[in-house]
Amino acid sequence: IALTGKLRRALENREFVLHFQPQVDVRTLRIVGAEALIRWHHPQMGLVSPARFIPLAEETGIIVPMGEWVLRNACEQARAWLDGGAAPLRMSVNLSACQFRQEGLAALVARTVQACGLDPALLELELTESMLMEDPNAAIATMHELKAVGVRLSLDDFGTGYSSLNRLKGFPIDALKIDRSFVRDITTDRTDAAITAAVVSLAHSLGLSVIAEGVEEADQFEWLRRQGCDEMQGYHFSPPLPAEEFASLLHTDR
Ligand code: G
Ligand code: G
Ligand code: MN
Ligand code: NA
Repeated sequence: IALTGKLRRALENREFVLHFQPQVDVRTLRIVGAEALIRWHHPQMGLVSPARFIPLAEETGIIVPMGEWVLRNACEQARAWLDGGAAPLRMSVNLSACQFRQEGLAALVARTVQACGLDPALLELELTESMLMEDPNAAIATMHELKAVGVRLSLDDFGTGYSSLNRLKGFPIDALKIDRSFVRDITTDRTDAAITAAVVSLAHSLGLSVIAEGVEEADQFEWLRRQGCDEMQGYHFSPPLPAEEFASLLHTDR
């Protein structure tokens, strides 16, 4: 309850920052994308985990202005890296269920990329299965509006939800993100290995790109590379970083 008040004031007090985690192309090992992840530095409480405040922000509706802030700042950062001479980089932003249901989401996204002078093709919105399955037909309509703006759509935490494969083919998405709970035991658990291999081939047969999350070890990377996974993200490459540190990684990556 007390936390809600603090969270409400956090935006105007500029207590949020974005960190960015690199997404690496498996073939070239180049950084091709960044996932924006919000962090809250409270002056007394210190760093508050998003696992704690995102659910609270969703319950209270604070997620809506917070989400607008994330979208705007992520696009401004992508623009700033381009202006600094970096090669075009995709920026991925997580949407919450609440934001996804908001009237006028596509218009907001269109205004934001335009205000930042960012090619919409460089913005990716990460959706989750649960937010699409609540009302699949409404979700498909919203996704088509977003695709009309020109952004990419990905399905985050894939495999943890319950979207049917039949539904999946009707979603106008561009990529699947394999949840890190499958990746963790990929080299030791035959079931996780089988599921992951199946997801990679399913994605490719639907014409989608596949990214594995939570890649922490070289042998997970090797295994996923052999399976034909397109991109990877995880501590093996880099944790989420403050913008300046991400930028120096971009420069050493050239
Ligand atoms: O970065 P970290 O692992 O601490 O994030 C924890 C959770 O918070 C993840 O599920 C992540 O998707 C979510 N999260 C991080 N940043 C954002 C954000 O900007 N918007 C939304 N909706 N969720 C976020
Ligand atoms: O739910 P979502 O996939 O958006 O969550 C992303 C979260 O995963 C981020 O909060 C990030 O801190 C965390 N993360 C990123 N890479 C790794 C990793 O290699 N291992 C683990 N355990 N978590 C990771
Ligand atoms: Mn994500
Ligand atoms: Na995930």
